[in-house]
Amino acid sequence: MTQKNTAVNNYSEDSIKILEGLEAVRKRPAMYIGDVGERGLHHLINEVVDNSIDEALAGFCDTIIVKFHEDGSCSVDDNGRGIPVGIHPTKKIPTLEVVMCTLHAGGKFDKDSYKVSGGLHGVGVSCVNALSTKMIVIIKRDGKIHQQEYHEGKPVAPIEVMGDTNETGTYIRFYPDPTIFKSVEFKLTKASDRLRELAFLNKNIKIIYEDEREDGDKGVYHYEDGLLDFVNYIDEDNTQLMKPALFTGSGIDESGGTVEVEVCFAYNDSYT
Ligand code: 0RA
Repeated sequence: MTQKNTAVNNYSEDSIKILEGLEAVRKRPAMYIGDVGERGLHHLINEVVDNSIDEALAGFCDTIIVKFHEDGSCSVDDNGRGIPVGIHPTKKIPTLEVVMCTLHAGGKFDKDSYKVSGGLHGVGVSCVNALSTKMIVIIKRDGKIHQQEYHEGKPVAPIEVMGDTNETGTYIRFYPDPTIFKSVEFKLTKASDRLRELAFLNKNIKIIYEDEREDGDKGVYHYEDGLLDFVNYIDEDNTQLMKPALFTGSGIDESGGTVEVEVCFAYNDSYT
């Protein structure tokens, strides 16, 4: 009998255990982020950036700065309202801790802002936290700078007030866990390609990226014409036979929700 079959035969009630909280994510990372290779690693960035994009879609944020630091961490900084730091009405712990340290199923899907954020909306920033050796969050809100640090998804201390500010925003810096991922080296082109797409899909949002590692690169993605800019970008190496045509419209779906549609056609001299 093979090893595998033995394991199956020994399967008992003891091994069927309901995992709670972020331990589940560390035990079965691929279930949450797809895989633990390069793709999964870069998925972490998307998870964090998507939250800032949501804040921008809600109309409270227009700039997102993504940095790759020399120490191997990645940070995402936005000028939105900042994650609330007060006590959560039902959970009785700070909302920030609820957002960072508990797995949330759904919740995002009932938001209007879901409509064009451009992605596989995800499993949330708490999964990124769980899969990081360290995470640092700085919230500027209510006139104060608040900070908290987590290790493997758990707070190491209560939220600390670091000083005063009249700005608002959320800064999240994470250190992907090398015991989880095959490699923890972020590839700038892989990350920035995705950031460019997000900027095309979300006109009016300025996405800045900065690589502080060796041969650092930096840039800004900001496309005021959205989809039209995107079509021109992918059509860059072709000769266009007409200017791209952009169609926009909206309608109501069967449950009364608004559906917005944008279509852009380009005609060029290529064969395909
Ligand atoms: C929940 C409520 C509010 C803001 C956010 C979440 C928020 C989350 C993230 C994650 C990254 N950037 C973010 N910015 C905001 C605000 C509720 C209020 O102020 O009324």
